[in-house]
Amino acid sequence: MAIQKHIKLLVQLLIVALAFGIANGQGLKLGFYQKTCPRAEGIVWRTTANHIYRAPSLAAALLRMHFHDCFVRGCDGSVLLNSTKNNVAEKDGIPNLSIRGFQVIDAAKTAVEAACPGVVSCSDILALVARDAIHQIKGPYWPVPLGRRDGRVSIASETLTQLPAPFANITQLKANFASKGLSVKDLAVLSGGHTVGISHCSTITTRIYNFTGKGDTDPSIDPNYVPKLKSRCVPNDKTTLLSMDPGSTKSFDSDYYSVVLKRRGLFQSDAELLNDKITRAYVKLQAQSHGRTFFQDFQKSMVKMGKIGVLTGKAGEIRRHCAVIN
Ligand code: HEM
Ligand SMILES: *[C@@H]1O[C@H](CO)[C@@H](O)[C@H](O)[C@H]1NC(C)=O
Ligand SMILES: *[C@@H]1O[C@H](CO)[C@@H](O)[C@H](O)[C@H]1NC(C)=O
Ligand SMILES: *[C@@H]1O[C@H](CO)[C@@H](O)[C@H](O)[C@H]1NC(C)=O
Ligand SMILES: CC(=O)N[C@H]1CO[C@H](CO)[C@@H](O)[C@@H]1O
Repeated sequence: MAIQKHIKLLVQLLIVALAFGIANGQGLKLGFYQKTCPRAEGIVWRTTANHIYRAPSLAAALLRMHFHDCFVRGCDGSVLLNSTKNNVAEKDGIPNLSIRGFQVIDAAKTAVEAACPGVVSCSDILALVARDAIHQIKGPYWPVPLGRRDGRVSIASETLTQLPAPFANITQLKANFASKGLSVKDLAVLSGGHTVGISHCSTITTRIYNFTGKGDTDPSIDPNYVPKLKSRCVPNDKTTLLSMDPGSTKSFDSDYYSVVLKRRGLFQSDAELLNDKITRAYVKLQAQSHGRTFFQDFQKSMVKMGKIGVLTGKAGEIRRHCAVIN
């Protein structure tokens, strides 16, 4: 009797879990193009490799592009659309500053279209390129379920409301991630993306020169580190670039967490990870264990991120050119 009850409960739980998966719009699957474009994933891998071989720093930019795509209107390729006469697109929103690497997406799309026209979406190509590029610089490799379709809307102002700001506090960061279905752990894990890449000085000049409008510096930065930051970035510096993870900016490792723990994270959003029990514990664990579980965790969180608000089935379209709607 007790066992039957247990089985009944289990079956009910299973049905709920399945229904949730479908209701959540996650009609993505591995090998989605196996029948319709079997070479697609290989073509994307090789096109990405050609670019990353010549310019490894693009891997960071492509990872960030995928993140920006997913956080604004879901992973629907909206970040790839150009502005038009009547519309200012996400690309031209303020947080786009250092988004680069569109040429890699365009090259992959052109190559895939030559093999199977009108079949593979730009949003899927972006998800694959981001994964391939990170793996090609010896970062983790995660499965990318496919079947995303492309959106037809891209609005610059939404980048400001949907993407977390570099000056966000931990409460705002947690709320932003929660609104995308991501957990506090996902926040700690995905922030580790800042182990690669660059930032503009302009993103941190207020933090180091005029934090509260009184010519002060954010007290949460290691005071011994402030002179170094100031020597790199003069006030109102708009052009100089900074490494996000000095010393190993091109390698995808867990150093980011040691940097944050030493109170040398570049943005307030990095530093704020020390102000929550769960994120702080995660930072400490990765810093002290040399990132024992970081790759594994990153793989899981990236799969989750890649499912945010996707269009599947008959929704959206398969764009012919990634920068314009059909
Ligand atoms: C948690 C909230 C986050 C904030 C506030 C944030 C903010 C930023 C900012 C302001 C920049 C530099 C822009 C510039 O000055 O040029 C940046 C760069 C970058 N971000 Fe984030 N980010 C966040 C999360 C993420 C996530 C989840 C990922 C990916 C998993 C990511 C990956 C990157 C990468 C790779 C770069 C370097 C880009 C390049 O080299 O071109 N970030 N981020
Ligand atoms: C975070 O920022 C928001 C908005 O500026 C503010 O209302 C809130 O008090 C801040 N929370 C913490 C914990 O600093
Ligand atoms: C610092 O911020 C205050 C308040 O926003 C502003 O009035 C002042 O001009 C700023 N100082 C500098 C050096 O930018
Ligand atoms: C999109 O805009 C970029 C930069 O302005 C331009 O080089 C490119 O040709 C445009 N793409 C299309 C398909 O119009
Ligand atoms: C890469 C890119 O599209 N950059 C644009 C960001 O937005 C500014 C205007 O806000 C444009 O001038 C850039 O071309």
